[in-house]
Parts: sequence; structure tokens; C-alpha cells
Amino acid sequence: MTDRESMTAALLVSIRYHGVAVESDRMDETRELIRGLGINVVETKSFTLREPLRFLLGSGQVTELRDLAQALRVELTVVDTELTALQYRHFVDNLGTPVMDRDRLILETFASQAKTAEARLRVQIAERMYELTQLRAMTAGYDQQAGHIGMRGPGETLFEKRRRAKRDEIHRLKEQLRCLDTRYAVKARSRQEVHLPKVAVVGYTNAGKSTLVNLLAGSTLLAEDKLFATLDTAARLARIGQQVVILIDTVGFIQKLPTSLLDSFRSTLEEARNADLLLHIVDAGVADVTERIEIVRKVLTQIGCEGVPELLVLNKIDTLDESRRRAIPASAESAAVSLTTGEGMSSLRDRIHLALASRLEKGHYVIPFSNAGAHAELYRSSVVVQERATDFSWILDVTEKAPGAGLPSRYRRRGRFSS
Ligand SMILES: Nc1nc2c(ncn2[C@@H]2O[C@H](COP(=O)(O)OP(=O)(O)OP(=O)(O)O)[C@@H](O)[C@H]2O)c(=O)[nH]1
Ligand SMILES: [Mg+2]
Repeated sequence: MTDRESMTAALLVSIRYHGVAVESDRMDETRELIRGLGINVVETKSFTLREPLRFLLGSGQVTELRDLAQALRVELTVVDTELTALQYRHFVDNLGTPVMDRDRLILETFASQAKTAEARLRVQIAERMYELTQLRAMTAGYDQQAGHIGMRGPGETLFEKRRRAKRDEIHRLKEQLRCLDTRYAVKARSRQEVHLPKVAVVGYTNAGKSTLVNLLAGSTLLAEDKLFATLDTAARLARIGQQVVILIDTVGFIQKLPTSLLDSFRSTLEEARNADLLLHIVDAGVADVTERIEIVRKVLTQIGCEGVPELLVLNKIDTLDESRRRAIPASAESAAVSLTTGEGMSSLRDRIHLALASRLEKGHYVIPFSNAGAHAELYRSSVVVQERATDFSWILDVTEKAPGAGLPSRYRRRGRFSS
């Protein structure tokens, strides 16, 4: 990885293709990632290509870039696309500055945002896995050279040696993570054992996931205008109406998230797979809303969430002008809100309640006033749809996640809801 301390001035290289419309948000997103690393883009150079060449750009274009980098005295060149290992090596060898492509930019962002031991280990594993995929191209010439002048014995080439060292390091890091993970699994299991509905908040980075969890749970998770502010899964108890639920904040997604990062953070996203409901939140103010929704859904499928019901939350409607507001379709599967102004929040709460209730099993309970504990237990362990009282008892219609689990079954009545 490049030394992030020393980089300040950078040249940004934007690659476009003939006939392909460019989303302005894509460039904004890249700038946002760069800004988050404390790097200053002093110039942007755009190339429009018919198709990518073997080294992405022609030799004249690379020379042009090298001259520009020298003239501007930049310390880094950022290329706004994923480079193959061969292309990356070619740029490094010819530009005279360190090079960062989109994969490295995202990896660096995760590295700079990792605050806990667990997140740091996951990022390190992702970095080493990524480097492993790049290794053959990075050692290619050296192997032939060394073999030729007889620097090494028969057997191990530089590539094999470095590959072995990387694999050993990944193994060691995974061992360290496993020790932490054991504790994590215990936490996750005890959450599983509490028979409360689980609601996972998922979505594109910076959509407002942590803000939503904070608002519903009254918590103080870090929420800021920064990509990948959250790298750790966090669970908070929240009350939706009278019902207590477990709300889970998760790591955000981005287009073309490097595979090594997705692999390394996969187990933190398992919480979403075990959820009863996914609150998929998206920033409704960006130009590529639909694309972002699709990107997130694709990752959700990749991590095995296809069976979990989803409620789409279109956030930041305070940033929309009237015509864009009117264009939001009224739908049972989505809710439009502003977490900043609170607009749409009570309707969102209702939707969450409804979505949970329709997913769960129904139960009808009669609990005497003398047993307030059982009454409280019912609220802890099920979604109460309706409650009324007679002279002696509470009568409750509830839906339960795991029928009978943790519930005072002696008060349960067979049959349908009372109304
Ligand atoms: N204008 C506006 N800003 C919002 C709204 N909701 C959240 N934000 C802002 O959006 C930024 C990102 O919010 P977060 O809650 O950190 O987003 P996140 O999805 O958790 O982001 P990551 O953890 O980085 O993936 C913060 O600066 C919030 O204050 C909203 O309804 N309107
Ligand atoms: Mg967050």
C-alpha cells in the first residue's frame, strides 16, 4: 500500500468511453473518496477511449500524463477505474509517481476509517488478499531477470516466495480475527436467543444508515458526511410503536466494492441474512438512485439475503426540489423520509411495524392483571398488534417470531385474532 501520510497533491485521471454516458455522480464519488483521505486533487485529466488497450492508455497518453505530473509536481496519480495488475505495473513504471486505482482508493478508505481491532484486521486481510491477486504481474520481470543471472537456486521464484509470505500473513491475521470472532459469535448468538425481531439497516455508503439507527434507537453511533464512516456492525434496541426490535447498523456498499473487501467483511453482513426485515436506505438526492439500489441488491443477493423482506427507504428528501419530490412513486414497498427534518418518520415507523407483523406468526393472549411480568414478557418477545382490556385481563393479539419461544404459553388461546 502507498504511504498515505506523505500524499497531498494528486493528479486525477478520468477514463471515459466513446458512446457511454458518464454519471456525474461517479466522479463526485471518486473525489469524495480522495478528499476523505486528505488528498488534494490539483488537476483532472480526462481521456475518452474507444476501448481499453492492454495497458489501458497508449504510450503517447502515458507520456503526456508523466509530463503533466512532473510539471504539477504531484506526489500521486489517481486513476478513476480498476486497473489490471499489468496496467497498474505499467503506470507505476512509467508515471514517476505512486499510482492509486479505484480498488486501492477504496481499500485505503477502509484502512483510514477502521477504528476497532476487528475492522483493522479485516482491512489488513483484504489488503493482503488484494496484493496476492496482483503479485504475479508485480514480480514478473524480476523473476526472469533473477533466474537468468542465477541469483536464486532452482525451486522458489520471487513470485512463489512472496506468495508464500502473503499467504502466511493472511493465515496469521485470520487466526487473530478468529479469536475476536469467537467473542463476536457469542454476542450474535445471544442476540439470536432474545426472541426479538431483528431489523438490519443496509444500503449504499453515506445514505444515512447510522443516522436512521440513531434516530430510531436514540443512540449515538458515528454518523458523518464521509464515505464508509461505519465499518463495524452495531446493534441497538429500538422501540417501534410499543414493540421492541433489534436494529442493526451495517457497513455501506459502493459500486465495484473490491472482492477482497467483500470477502473480508462478509461475516459482519451475516447479521443482515438473519434479519426479519431489511431497511434498505438510499440517498434520494443523487442522480443515480436506481443504479445504487441495484448495486446494493446485487450485493445482498451475493451474501444470501434474497429471502429477507426489504423495505426501501428513500432518504434525504429535504434535498429534492418540488418536481423530484412529486416524481417519487407512492408504493407499499418504499417510504420517503428526511432524517434531518423528521418528515415521513411516523409513516416509516408504521411501515416497519406492518412489515414485521405480516412476517410473523399470529397469537392471541389473555393475561390476568395479576401477572404484569407475563404482559411485559409478551412485549419483549413478540410484536403486539393490538391490546385491549377487560375487567380482569389484558387481551392481546400478537405476532411472534418463533412461535412459543420465550412466551408465557399458558395464556395463549388457540384460534385467530380477536377482532
Ligand atoms: N440533508 C440530509 N442529510 C442527511 C439525512 N440523513 C442523513 N444525512 C447526512 O448524511 C451523512 C451520512 O449519514 P450516515 O448516517 O453517516 O450514513 P451511513 O449510511 O451510515 O454512511 P456510512 O457508514 O459511511 O456508509 C451525514 O452527514 C448525515 O447527517 C437527510 O435526511 N437529509
Ligand atoms: Mg454508517
